Amino acid sequence: MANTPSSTHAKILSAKVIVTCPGRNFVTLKIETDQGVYGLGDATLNGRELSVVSYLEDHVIPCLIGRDAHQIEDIWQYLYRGAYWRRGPVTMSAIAAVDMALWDIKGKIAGLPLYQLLGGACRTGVMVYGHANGTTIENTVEVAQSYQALGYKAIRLQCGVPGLSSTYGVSKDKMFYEPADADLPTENEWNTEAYMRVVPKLFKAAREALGDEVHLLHDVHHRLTPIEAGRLGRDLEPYRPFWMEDATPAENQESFKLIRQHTTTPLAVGEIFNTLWDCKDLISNQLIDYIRATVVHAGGITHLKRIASFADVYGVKTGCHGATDLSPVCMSAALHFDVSIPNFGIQEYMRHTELTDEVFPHNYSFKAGSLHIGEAPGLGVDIDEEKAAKYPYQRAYLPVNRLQDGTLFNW
Ligand code: KDG
Ligand code: MG
Repeated sequence: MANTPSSTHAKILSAKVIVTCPGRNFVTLKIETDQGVYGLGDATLNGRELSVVSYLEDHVIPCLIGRDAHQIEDIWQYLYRGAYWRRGPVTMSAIAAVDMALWDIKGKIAGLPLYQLLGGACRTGVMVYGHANGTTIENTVEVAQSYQALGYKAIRLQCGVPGLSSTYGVSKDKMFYEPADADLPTENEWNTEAYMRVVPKLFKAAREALGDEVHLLHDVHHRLTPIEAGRLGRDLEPYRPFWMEDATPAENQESFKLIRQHTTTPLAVGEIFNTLWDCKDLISNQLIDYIRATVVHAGGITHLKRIASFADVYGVKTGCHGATDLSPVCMSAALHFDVSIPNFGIQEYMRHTELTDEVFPHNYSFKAGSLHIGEAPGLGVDIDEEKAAKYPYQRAYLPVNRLQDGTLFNW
C-alpha cells in the first residue's frame, strides 16, 4: 500500500524540526516534497518541547523519507499502530505535526484551502472566546467589557482568589496570558473553599455588567473533586454560563457522572486528551457537552475529525483548545477544521504576540467575534526561518499547584 507511485504522487524528500522562542517556545515540523511544495505542522508541547523534537528527529523523520505525502491516512496509521507504543502527548503531538504538514501539502498541490478538502465550509466564521482575567472581580469585569467592545461574543472569566498570592490562569497583562513562566516550575498555592466562594460572585457581577447576550465561560483547570464541581456548576446556573471547563481531572471518565447529577451547567473537557480513547466514555454516555481536544495534541486533523464525528453522533460539540502555546500553524489548522465540521461549538482564541505573528505569517483574521480563514492553498500559514533563528529555545515550565499546607494537589 505505501509508496505506490501514481500521477498524484508527492515524494517526501526531507523533513526538519524548527524550534523558536519569539517570547515563548514553538516546535514546527517542515516536510519537503519532490513537487516543490512543503508543508508545516505544529508540534509544540508546552513545558516538554524537546521530547517531541527528539521523537520527530530520531524516530519519525527517518520513516517518512521516500513516502508519498498524499497517503495521509496510511501514514497516520503507520505512525500510530506501527510504533507499538500507542498514544501519549509526545507521540500524538509528533503524529499531529506530520498530519498537519501532509494536509498542508495536499492543499497546496490541489490549489485549495484545507477546509475545501475537508468538505467545504459549514459556516461563515468561527465564533471564538477571548480571555478576561484580573486580580479582582472588578478588574476582570472591566477587562471583559473591553473584550465586549472589541466585538467578542464569548468571554472566559478568571479572577484572583482572595487570600492567594497568585492564581493559575490569571495574568498581569490585560490582552496576553502566558501560562509557562519560569526556568523551573513556579509553585502556586490553592484554597478550594475561597475559590468556590469567589467564582459565583464574579459571574454575578459580570452578568450584571455585560448583559444577557454575551457567552460567559470559566476554566477550573482540573482543581475540583467531582462533588465540588457539581456544587460550583449549580452555583453558577443562575448566570447561565456557556460552559465550565476541566472541572475535575478526567483520567477517570466516570467521575463526570457525579458532576452531571448535580448541575445543568454545560461541561467542557479535553485540552490534554490525546486520542478518542480519552473521551470515548465521556462522549458516548453524554457526560460532556463540548470536547476540547486540539489538532496538535490529539493526533492532527485526521484524528480530530474522527473524534468530532464520534461526538456528533451523541450531540457533543467541539470547543478546541487555542491557548498561546498552540502556534499559529495549529490555529490555522483548527480554523479549517472548525469551519468544515457540522458540530462545531466554539474556538478558544488567545491572541499571539506581534513577534509570534511575525515569525508565523498567517492569513486568518478576527472580525465581529469570529475568526475567518483566508483562501490561500493548504493551511495558509508560513514560518519565517530567518526570524525564527533569531529566537533560540528557552526552557519554560507550567506552574505546579499546592494546597496551602504544602500538599501537592491533584486529588
Ligand atoms: O499549556 C497549558 C495551557 O495551554 C493551558 O493551561 C491553558 O487551560 C488553558 C486554556 O484553557 O487555555
Ligand atoms: Mg483550559
